[in-house]
Amino acid sequence: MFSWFWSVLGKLGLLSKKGKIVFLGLDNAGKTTLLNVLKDDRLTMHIPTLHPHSEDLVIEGIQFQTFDLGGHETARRIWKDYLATVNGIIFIIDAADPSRFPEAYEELAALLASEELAKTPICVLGNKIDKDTAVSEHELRRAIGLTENLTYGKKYQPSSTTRPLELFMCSVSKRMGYIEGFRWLAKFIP
Ligand SMILES: Nc1nc2c(ncn2[C@@H]2O[C@H](COP(=O)(O)OP(=O)(O)OP(=O)(O)O)[C@@H](O)[C@H]2O)c(=O)[nH]1
Ligand SMILES: [Mg+2]
Repeated sequence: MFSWFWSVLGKLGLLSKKGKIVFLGLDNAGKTTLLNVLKDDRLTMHIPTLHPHSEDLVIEGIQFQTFDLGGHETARRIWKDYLATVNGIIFIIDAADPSRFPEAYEELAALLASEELAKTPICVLGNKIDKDTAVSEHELRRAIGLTENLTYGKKYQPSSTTRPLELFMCSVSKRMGYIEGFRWLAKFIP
């Protein structure tokens, strides 16, 4: 109902903000699950994403063109083709699989080091907090090098000159936490 409402507003040109965002993260992190939940509130079976998939969604009153890219190693090679023109990145990490934190850290560090993305807001989602093996926000921050002092702050600080970067813990399956991340990201979409 609400997305219909917003999409009508959007078609009438009453939504001022439009953004292009990409969903990145290792395979199995939950990117496609998130896209499907946002799109039609549906949890779907896990089929690894082989080809980039795009959806136009209205989230928090902003028209987003989203791109769900595969996270397995070969799929990661095309991430860079999408980065030049994006307004924001959602980087998803499986917070319940510490064995893969080093690999996630490496991929995130490569994005953070990319000059192209020096000003691009990055919202990191620590997903699957519903699982027993999920670590705390503090532990995840330490594992991926995003200690509190290095991120932007969950409250909007327009005067800050640093790149918008923040971590939000969430559970896509339980529909918890990610909206706060989108709300935060939306503030940086011009
Ligand atoms: N328990 C739990 N499982 C989740 C959650 N989010 C996603 N999953 C599961 O994690 C698995 C992988 O999810 P996908 O969305 O396919 O992962 P992906 O990031 O798109 O993976 P690739 O397409 O291979 O890059 C699926 O079995 C999902 O059901 C969550 O919040 N909690
Ligand atoms: Mg996928």
